[in-house]
Amino acid sequence: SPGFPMAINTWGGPFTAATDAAFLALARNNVSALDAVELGCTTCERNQCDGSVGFGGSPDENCETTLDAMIMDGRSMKSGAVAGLRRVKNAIAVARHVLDHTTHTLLAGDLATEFAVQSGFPAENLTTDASADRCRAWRDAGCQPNYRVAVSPDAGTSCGPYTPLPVRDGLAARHQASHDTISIMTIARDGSMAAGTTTNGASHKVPGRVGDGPITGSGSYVDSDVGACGATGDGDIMMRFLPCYQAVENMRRGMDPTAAAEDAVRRMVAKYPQVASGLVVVNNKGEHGGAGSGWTFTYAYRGGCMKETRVVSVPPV
Ligand code: SD4
Repeated sequence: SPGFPMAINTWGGPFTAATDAAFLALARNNVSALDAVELGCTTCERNQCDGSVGFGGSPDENCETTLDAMIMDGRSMKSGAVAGLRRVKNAIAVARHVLDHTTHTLLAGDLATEFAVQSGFPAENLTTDASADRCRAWRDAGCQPNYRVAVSPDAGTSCGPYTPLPVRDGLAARHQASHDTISIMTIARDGSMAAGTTTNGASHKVPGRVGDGPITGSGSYVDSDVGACGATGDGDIMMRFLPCYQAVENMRRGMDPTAAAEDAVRRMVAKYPQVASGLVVVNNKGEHGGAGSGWTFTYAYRGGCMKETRVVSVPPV
C-alpha cells in the first residue's frame, strides 16, 4: 500500500490525469473521497479520455453519444447513477446529484436529462466532428443498424458490438486500440472510500443500450469496511456477473486484491472466453491489484507520499 490518501483507476495514459486530479485534491485540499471520485471522473469527461469517456465518443447507430455514470459512497453504501444520459456532458456530476438529492439510485434516458437540466446542468450537443465522422465511416462501410441484423441474419455484416467476432481481430483488437471507461476509487485520509465510473459506452450500440458502467456492483462497487473495485471492458457481458460486487465480496472472505480480481474475471471467462475485461481492486488498507482478459489491462494509482502516478500492466488471465 502506498498509504493514504489514495486514488486508483482503470487505465494509464490519458487516464492518469484523473488519478492526479483526484489524488491531489485529497492530499492538498483534503476533499472527501466522494468529491475526489467526482473530480477524477469529471477530468476524464472534460479531456474525453481516449474518446471513450465524455462527449464526442462511441456514437450509437443514430450517431448520438449517450453517457453512463455511477458514483458510490463506501460508508453509507448509497449509490447514484445515470444511464443513457443525453445532451448533458458532466454525467458523473448528474450521478452525484442523484446520490445527494434524491432517494433513488438510477435515472435513465430523456427523463434523466430532464432531471439534470432542471437541476441546473446545461443541455449541450454531445456530437463532435470526430464522432460524426466515425459514425459516417461506419455507415459508409456498409454496417447495418444492429436491429436489422437480428431480424435478418443475412442483412449484412454488423460492425456493431453485437456480432461475435474472433478474439484477435474482434473485440479485443478493437479495445486494444482504444482504452475505455474510467472507473476510479479513492481513499481519503480518514480511511473513507468511494468509487465511480463514467463512460460513453460501446460504439455503434443500439440506441437505448445501457452498459455496465451505471450498474452498482458492475461498473464499480465499494464498501469502506472491505475495499473497492472498478471495471472496464465489454459491459454487455460483464454486467451479467456483477464482477465488482464479486471482487469486493471475495476480499470480504479473505482474498487479497489480486486474487479477488482474478477470481471475478475467471468467472466471466469461463462462460465467455472472448470477453475483454479489466478489474482494478483495492482493499481498505490501500493494497491493490488487478486482473483482465482479452487484452493487456492497465491501471494507475497514486497514494501517500508518491510524487507521481504509477501505471501497472496486467497480463490477461
Ligand atoms: C461499456 N464498459 O459500456 C463500457 C465500455 C468499456 O472498455 O469499458 N469498454 O460496455
